[in-house]
Amino acid sequence: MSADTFRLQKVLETFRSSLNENKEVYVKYYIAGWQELVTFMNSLGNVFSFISKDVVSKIQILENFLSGESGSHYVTIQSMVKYELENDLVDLTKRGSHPESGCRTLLRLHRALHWLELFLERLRTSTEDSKTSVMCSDAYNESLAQHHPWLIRKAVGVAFCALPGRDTFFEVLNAGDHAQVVALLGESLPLIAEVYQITEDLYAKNNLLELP
Ligand code: 1Q0
Repeated sequence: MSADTFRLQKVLETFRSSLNENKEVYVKYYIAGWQELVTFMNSLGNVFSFISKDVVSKIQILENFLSGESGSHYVTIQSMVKYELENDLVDLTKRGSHPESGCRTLLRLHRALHWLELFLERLRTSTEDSKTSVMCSDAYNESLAQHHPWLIRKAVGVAFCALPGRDTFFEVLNAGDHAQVVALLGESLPLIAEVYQITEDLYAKNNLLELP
């Protein structure tokens, strides 16, 4: 199997590696998890490219920080938040001199991670007649949609209609038969939920949940 083949297992592994024993989240593995998801999205077809392009550009912004001269401050989400806030590197109320801070960039991925969690939970508990497009859009309306303007919500709605059906979806997850995928989802979801919750609490504590 080639290295760029998507496997659900890889997503699980990267999100698992992203948490250390102090419950800090490594930016490197967090974005690696997203990179995996981009690979997956690309395999679904061109309709999703406007979504994956946005994710790729956000991954790139964070990678640049990580490999830049202040890289040591960007090792964990916790250290990034501390560093950017202490050094006034975040536009807190309106976009100004720091439109692409690590904090606001990661917040976009963080919100999307909530969508992923809700969607995968629906997929895990779905039945044969469940529709992926409905699961996706229900999860979207409960999470990300609140942060997107009308035009993007429309475009996302169109993309959802192009999603493959449940059987194909299970297949492209590339983790064995249905029962195995369901088991793996059951294993991955608590991890994704934990990474999400840790980030959410950190952002809430620092009043960063509405960054422009
Ligand atoms: C599989 C189908 C994918 C469905 C994706 C659902 C969410 C769609 C949201 C897309 C919006 C993209 C357009 C750009 C929006 C930006 O304006 C917005 C805000 O950024 P900014 O800089 O303008 O303030 N960006 C975002 O909100 C980030 C959106 C990221 C969306 C990430 C979707 C990730 C999907 C991954 C594929 C997962 C497939 C599930 C199976 C995986 C198994 C583990």
